[in-house]
Amino acid sequence: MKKLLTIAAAGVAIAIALSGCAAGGGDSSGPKDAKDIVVGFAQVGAESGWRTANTKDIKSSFKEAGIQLKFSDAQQKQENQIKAIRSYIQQRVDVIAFSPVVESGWDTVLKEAKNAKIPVVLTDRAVDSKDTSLYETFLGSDFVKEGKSAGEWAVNEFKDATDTVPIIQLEGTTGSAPALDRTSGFADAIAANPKLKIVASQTGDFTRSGGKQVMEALLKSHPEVKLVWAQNDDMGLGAIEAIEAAGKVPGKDIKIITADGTHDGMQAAADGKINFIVECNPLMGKQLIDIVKKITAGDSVPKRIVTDETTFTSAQAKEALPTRKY
Ligand code: GYE
Repeated sequence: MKKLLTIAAAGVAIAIALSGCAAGGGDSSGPKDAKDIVVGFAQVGAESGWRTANTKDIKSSFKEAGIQLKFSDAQQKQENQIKAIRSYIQQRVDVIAFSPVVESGWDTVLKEAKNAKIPVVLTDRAVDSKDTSLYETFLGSDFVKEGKSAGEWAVNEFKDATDTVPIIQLEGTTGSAPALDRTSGFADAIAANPKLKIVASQTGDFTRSGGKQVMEALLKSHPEVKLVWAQNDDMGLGAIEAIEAAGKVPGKDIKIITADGTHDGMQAAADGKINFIVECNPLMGKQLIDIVKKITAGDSVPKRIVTDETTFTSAQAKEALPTRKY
């Protein structure tokens, strides 16, 4: 009898130890209820239609899941994001999630989070830290692939060109993962045809006003341009305004490729002003909730989670527009 009791007691002890382990953060009362989980999210800003859709989706997904969300907008400034992350560390949130405005310069603050035992999730944009133990996972698109798809469309569109095809590239935020990767993917793809030549490449900071201003100036120095590769819809929409103001027809005199596939971009594509869109999906709220639940339950998550994406010609954009979710 005594022996049986000892075995039973040992069993209980193991069960308690196991549940304590599964709770994460040293809590021994089992996995936390959703309502007790607190996540700090440091957003890039509100620079584009994509970003607005991303923020809206994250906020509504947390509301639906009943998980507490502390949200901050860094207005495209790394120092503001670092401040927000430090304040989440101080508040001892359960998970920190953020979309790094640029790739480099995160090691110090990520080490602070690690020392405080607060797991970090990267959403949308990557960091270039060598030490990948500084974050749990990176959830987001394959930006190199997006740049490649854009370049492959250009190669095919101008396959019969006998003269040089001058291209203007409107880059996203300098030093950001999507700007760096979309630039390199596009360059790789257009190398297939030496007739395709980038004659100017400048940042428009992923904003409509940035795209417009840069395009106005570049149209003066490169009036011969045949193709614009705008690394997001907003800059493409700004470029359209500049092209029309210069008396040219966007989509015809000057072909346009963009990335994202937001409602306004898809509308411009359906209207024939944008010729090709490489989709980039901002709706990552549900996947982020899944990741947060797993991490706080002590489960592991894959180091990289790539979002599903497609591309749209004008005709495909027209067809997809009525059911577009962002
Ligand atoms: O393409 C752009 C936004 O990081 C993927 O940021 C995101 C990019 C998106 O401002 O519109």
